[in-house]
Amino acid sequence: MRGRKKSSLLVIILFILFFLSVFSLSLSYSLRLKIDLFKRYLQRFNSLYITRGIINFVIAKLEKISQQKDYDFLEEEDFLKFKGKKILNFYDFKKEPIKNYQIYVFDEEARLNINTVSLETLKRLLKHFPRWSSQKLADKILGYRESKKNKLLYSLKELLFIPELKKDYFYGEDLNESTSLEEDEDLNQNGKLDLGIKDFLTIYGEGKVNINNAGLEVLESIEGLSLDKAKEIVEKRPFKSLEEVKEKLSLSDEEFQRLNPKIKVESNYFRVVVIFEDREGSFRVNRAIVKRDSSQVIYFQPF
Ligand SMILES: [Ca+2]
Ligand SMILES: [Ca+2]
Repeated sequence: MRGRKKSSLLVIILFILFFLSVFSLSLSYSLRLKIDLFKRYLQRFNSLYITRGIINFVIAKLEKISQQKDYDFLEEEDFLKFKGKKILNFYDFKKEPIKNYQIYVFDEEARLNINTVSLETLKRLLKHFPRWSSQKLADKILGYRESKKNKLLYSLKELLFIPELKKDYFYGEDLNESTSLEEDEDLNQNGKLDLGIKDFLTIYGEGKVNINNAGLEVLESIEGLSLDKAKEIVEKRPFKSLEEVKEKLSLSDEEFQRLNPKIKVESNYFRVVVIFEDREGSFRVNRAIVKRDSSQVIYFQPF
């Protein structure tokens, strides 16, 4: 009897020990998980502050440019020199230098405004994306805009509500919206980032295109500009004023009057993209839209 009691006591003790060890293991596991989460949270927090600092830096730079000249022509020496370089020494919470911050600044008004764009212009732009009929898709997009109460889109991503407008058509190869080519993004293996329609459209600004910064696709979509004239713009820019556009392109009064309401040479909205590599080696992208005349960040999307 006593022997059986002893052995059952032993079983109970063993069971308690087993239970305790499982408990402590799971406790340490969950603790590790929490520390990991905390580290990630800190890293995220850190990068947000760095990004905000960078955005303020860009705003100051933009203000300085507008004091110096009346037109905007984004040049490499203005912004892109920061590409791939650290402009400040960033350290993470473990005092390890943060790798490779890349800063890009784009002119948001070098794009076509989806809220004001005409059917003809949109059709001309969509010809560059020949996977679907540009006429049909332009009709669908403007139909969607028309169906909205105040006929304004608040986000370009609303276009994804249109069933015919597929994700790859919208984003192109740039699914992480970094506007640069990362590993695994070059789906057609042509060595460059193939853009989607998101890269040619905007919801910001009053609908005039800054021809100093616009790409050829946007320029030749503008009614009143032929492909030859669009190419001439790219060759002869920057233009310091609209009068200079008329002069340099040898436009007649009539041609100029037609073009005048659609173009400009300075901008007020800029896109700032901050890309960095996190501790796990994946790319993180923070995006912001800044409005220069009020020194405001009007849109901010952290990764
Ligand atoms: Ca990308
Ligand atoms: Ca490609």
